[in-house]
This record gives sequence, C-alpha cells and structure tokens, in this order.
Amino acid sequence: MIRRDFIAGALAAGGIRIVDRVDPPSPFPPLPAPRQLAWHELEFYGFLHFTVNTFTNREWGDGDESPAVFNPTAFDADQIVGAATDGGMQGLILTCKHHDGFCLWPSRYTEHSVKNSPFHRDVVKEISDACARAGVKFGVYLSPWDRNSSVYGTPEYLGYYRNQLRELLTEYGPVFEIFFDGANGGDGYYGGAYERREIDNRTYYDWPNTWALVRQLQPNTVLFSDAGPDIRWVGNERGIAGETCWATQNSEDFAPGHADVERLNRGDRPGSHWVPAECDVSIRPGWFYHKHEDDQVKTPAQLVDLYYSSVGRGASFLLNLPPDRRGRIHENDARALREFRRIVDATFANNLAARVSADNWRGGDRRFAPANVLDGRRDTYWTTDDNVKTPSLVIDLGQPISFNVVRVREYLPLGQRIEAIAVDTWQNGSWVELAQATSVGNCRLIRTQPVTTKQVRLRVTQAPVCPAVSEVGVFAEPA
Ligand code: FUL
Ligand code: CA
Repeated sequence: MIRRDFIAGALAAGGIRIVDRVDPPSPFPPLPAPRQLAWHELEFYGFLHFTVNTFTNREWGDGDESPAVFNPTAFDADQIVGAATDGGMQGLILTCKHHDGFCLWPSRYTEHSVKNSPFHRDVVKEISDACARAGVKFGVYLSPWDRNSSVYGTPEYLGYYRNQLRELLTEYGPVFEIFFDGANGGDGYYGGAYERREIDNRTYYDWPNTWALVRQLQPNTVLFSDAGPDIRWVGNERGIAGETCWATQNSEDFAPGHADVERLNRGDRPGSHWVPAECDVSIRPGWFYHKHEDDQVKTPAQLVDLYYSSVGRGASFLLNLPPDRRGRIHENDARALREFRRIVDATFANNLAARVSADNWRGGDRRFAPANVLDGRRDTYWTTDDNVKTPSLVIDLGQPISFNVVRVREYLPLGQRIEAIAVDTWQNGSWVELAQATSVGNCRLIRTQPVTTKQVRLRVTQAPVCPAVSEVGVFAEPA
C-alpha cells in the first residue's frame, strides 16, 4: 500500500524529495460513468408535460387529435423555465412527443406537429433556448409508443423513431437525458386504422441500436428506462425511492417496459451495473394540465417530503410542472415550488458541523483526512486503511445545537461501498443512538425529530471494503 513517489512541488522548491504516499483504496465495482457522475450532481430537475392533451383535457391522446387544437394563448418559454429555476431545478425534460404522436417541433418526418397548428412555433427550440439562457440542462421525452403513426407496430416505425431522435439530438444543443417511457397501451388511431396494435416490447424496439445512435450523437446524454442503461425508473410515479435504494442493478434481468417494480425501487446488491434510480412524480394529480386540478397542487411540505424520499435516498427527484393552456406554469404551481425551495435552501445553507475527527484515516495521508468531509467538495473524501471497514467519525458542533437532518455522501468514483450507517448523539456523558440507515451512495438524508447535542457520531456499521465519504453535514430545518 505504501508507495514511493516524486512530488512535483518539491521539484519546484529546488530539490528532489521522496515521500511516502498511500494509494487510494481500490475501486469497488460497478462504477459510474462520467455522464452518470455529472447527472448525480443535478439531483432535482423538472418534467414538462405539454401537448394536445393540454387542450383536450386528457392524459393520453388517441393520436387522432387535430393539430388545430394546439394553440397556447400566451406561451412564454422564459416564464416556464423561470418557474423551474426559481424552484431550484437544474434541468427540464420536455415531452417533445407523447403517446398521441403530436410533435412539439416541426419534424421533417410527419405532418402531425406544431407546423400544422395555428401556433406554428417550435416549442422544443423555444424551451431548449430558454434553458440555455437560464443555465439549466435540457432533456427529451420521445414516446416510443405512437398512436398517430400509420407504421407503428411495423419495422418501418423504428426508422421513423430514430429519425426523430436524430433531429432532437442534432438541432437543439446538448441533451442531458432522454426519458424512454415504458407505456404501450395497444389501441389508437394509427393513420386512420383505429385498431389495437400489440408489440413485444422486449424485442420490437431494438433498444441497443437506438442507444448506440444516441451514444454516437451525444455521448454525455444519460438514458432512462425501466432497464437503464444509465438510470432506471424507481418503480412508482409517487416520487418514493426504497428506504434501501442501491445505485446498482443486475441489468440483464430487465427489459424496458417489463418492470419488476419492487426491484426497481430498491436496486440490486450486489449489482452488475451502475444504474441509479430517478423518481418521477407530478406536482398535480395528472401529468398534463387540467383546470380542475388547480387546487390540487402539492403543498410545499409535501414537496419537501418528496425531496427526502428521492434525493435523500440516493435517487434523483424529477418533478413534473405542466404548462397550462396559456403556455405558462400556473401561479399555484410556481408558488408551491418557490416555497419548497425556500425551505430546502434554508435547511441546507448552514452546515452546523464545526470540526470532525475519526478513529482511522488512511495512512495518515492528508488526501484522505476526515476534514475532507467538511470542505463542500465532492471530489475530496475521507477514507480508512483497507482493513478498517466500520470506522466512525465524530462531528463537533462547537456548542449544544438543535438539528434534525444528517446528510452523508459517498465518493462515487470508488463505487457504492457503504451498506449501513448509524448516527449517535452525545447525551449526558454517553453516546445514544439516534438513527440507522442503509445504502448511502450519492446522498443519504437522515431526518429525525429535532435533537440538541454538542457532538454527533457517524458510524459505518456495514461495508465490504473501507468506506470513502466525500461529505457529511448536520442541518436544522426551519421551524
Ligand atoms: C407514463 C406515461 O404514460 C404518462 O403519461 C407520463 O408521461 C409518465 C411520465 O410516464 O408512463
Ligand atoms: Ca469533500
């Protein structure tokens, strides 16, 4: 483990010096790809469900809607994106084409699009440009099931679908995620056939070749489906990851559209691939805007709970904000989201931890020191000697302080190493256990009743290898 190394700084100082250095721990595979690491940092981003359904008051269109119905009266992409960024979202995924087949951009491959609507404008362009102006990422939902297309169900459809994907990936700037939906309902318009078309979604879509096309056009795009390959569905549309939620999955067992919702919800350990979960949920009961749901917008407190049950379990939080018939985010939704963000910001703005110490740190090397968990950087971490798999870290708050949230992040480039942790507080001369948790990964939030103490102890209680922890924080939610 000890290695002799030259330090460049010593050369600059005028001489060659040889110092002992300790190697970092061996990675514990499977490991995240760079595109997945970048995605992990987003944590919270939005969905925009917008199409003919907004105007027909439906959730799933049949595919025979006239493009004439798509006519927002006051469309404003900056207002939509502004509502999202005011809520703290780091990206937005637009339903460029939902199951009804209507395209929000003037695709060359169909007449069923905005180009034949009274609105005429390119919604994909306006939203992606507004995202770029606001500095947030843009993502694409392109429904595989297309109830308008006459060729849906035949091999020809794959060419159509890939042509559309190519348009979206080459004409609208960087795309951070593509959401491949698993829904395949059967009947539809299909160019006037009005019939039921069943496909075998394990084989029909030939996903590996579509994924390869995306890799070729935009290698940094993460691909979502029930089966990954980059991120997986969490198994429900309620925004709730499993209390135990691994970032890994045995991908060979899964096919898009064939969901084992229990396994998707918690992941697999051991798992063959890095495929973390994404929690998609709407701010309203439906995915599309319906006026009758204006007073059923989730409250700020409900949204905060969802943050803890998604981001707080190592997954991401994909919250849908449906534009209304004006082509704006309704005031009620924008207000709830702003208040949600105020609470989250007020909680995490101030890390109450003043100092840390640990019962072991790797080779005594500063690169692996406990203080690395308090520097606000994910690329520095505390780790231990190889044989020390269940170390503990004492967090000094400086004085008795009341808190109710502990946040722990693993250093993901070395894999998901921690299986279980416990948190103690110092009460009247001894440690008292406050909480336990499993599967840490990108972020584990432990939320408890408020407790007052001067010191908090984090114990790693189960890990197959020495842990690598990049950040630890102690926080208090605003009253
Ligand atoms: C589902 C779709 O059927 C819904 O309409 C919505 O788009 C949701 C995100 O995915 O499978
Ligand atoms: Ca750090």
